[in-house]
Amino acid sequence: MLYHLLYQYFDINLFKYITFRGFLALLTAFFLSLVVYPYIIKKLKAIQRLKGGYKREFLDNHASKKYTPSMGGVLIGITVFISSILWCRFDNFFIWVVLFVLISFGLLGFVDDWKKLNKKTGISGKVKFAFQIFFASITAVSLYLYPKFNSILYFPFFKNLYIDLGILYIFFMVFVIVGTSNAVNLTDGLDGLAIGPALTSISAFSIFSYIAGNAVLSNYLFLPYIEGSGEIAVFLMALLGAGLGFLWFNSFPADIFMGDSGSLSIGAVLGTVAIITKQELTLVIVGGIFVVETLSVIIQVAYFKLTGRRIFLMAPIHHHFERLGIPENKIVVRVWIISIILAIIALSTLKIR
Ligand code: 57M
Repeated sequence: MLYHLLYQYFDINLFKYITFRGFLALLTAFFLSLVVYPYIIKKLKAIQRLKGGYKREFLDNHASKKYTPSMGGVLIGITVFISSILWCRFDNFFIWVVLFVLISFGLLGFVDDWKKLNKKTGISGKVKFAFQIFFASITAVSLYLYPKFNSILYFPFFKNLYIDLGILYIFFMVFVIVGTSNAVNLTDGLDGLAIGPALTSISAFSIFSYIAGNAVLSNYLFLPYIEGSGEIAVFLMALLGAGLGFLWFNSFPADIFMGDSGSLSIGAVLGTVAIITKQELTLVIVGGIFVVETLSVIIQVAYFKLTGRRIFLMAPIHHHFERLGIPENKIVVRVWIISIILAIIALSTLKIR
């Protein structure tokens, strides 16, 4: 909104720049979070005490979390939305796409969180999955039909390796969005565990989207040029600010969890920006933590079905480490370290082509 007012109407040049608006988007979302979370946490804690807390604590060291409120993701969604409305350009198609993903997956998660709080069980897995597919399909078809977007899948590390998936690209996009949404959700089981790698991924994709949207830079780095994708960097900076604000309160010992309203939407947004920037395969590296967490569940379930025994003490893998006696915050900080290294490796693919 302010781009149109301050740059287009009042001609203040500074507001033309993605970097400047991105910086303001980050600060807006971050400070808004710092101000509003204490109030929200107090309110949610009061509601939870009335309802008797969550029926969910399964590990001894999680017993103290019975009354930790969830649904922190609702505020992530609201602060990102406000900050994006203030600092992003409205005439950019991709901004509407990511806002749709943020809101639709956020609402789905919110309904699930709300049901868990009131009825102790959330939406059934099948219904949740059906809605994820539905929202992801709307996103995928819109992108597929957008004239300035193509159905090519590019491979990292190789400058001339790509495949045009044609109509199959729609299915691929749905898979990426739903898969990432669920992967972040599975990871969200320790204080700061999901938001840390999410923040490093968001940072990496801010850089990718900035480069992909710049004809000179993308040409120099052999990255596909996606007209208009640079604006996504402003949105991602808002998400970075909101995520940092959330981490302020979700850091160990957490005052609030993000809930499905946060994990489903952040995951889906990550999948979508990977698609928009044509970095779907790089997402496997950037979001390596989410991949490993998901694989640990798949392996655990498959192995159990085949042999009746378990590979991990408990899946997802963070529970395995907890059961080994490693303190929660040590596991989390180590995961952050790995995710920072993964983001650096992914960014290095820019040069190694
Ligand atoms: C979400 N949710 C946390 C919080 C958070 C197929 C199976 C692997 C599914 C998986 C599952 O249900 N995953 C989805 C996991 C829960 O956190 C809430 O959920 C939101 C995210 N959706 O925002 O609102 C608990 O996690 C802890 N937590 C923190 N700090 C945070 O910042 O400490 C969360 C955020 C919270 C809190 O304790 O209550 C969760 O784990 O429930 N299921 C599992 O993960 C289960 N694993 C399992 O059954 N493994 C089996 C098989 C099926 C693979 C095995 O290994 O044999 C574990 N979770 C539960 N019970 N509830 C273990 C058993």
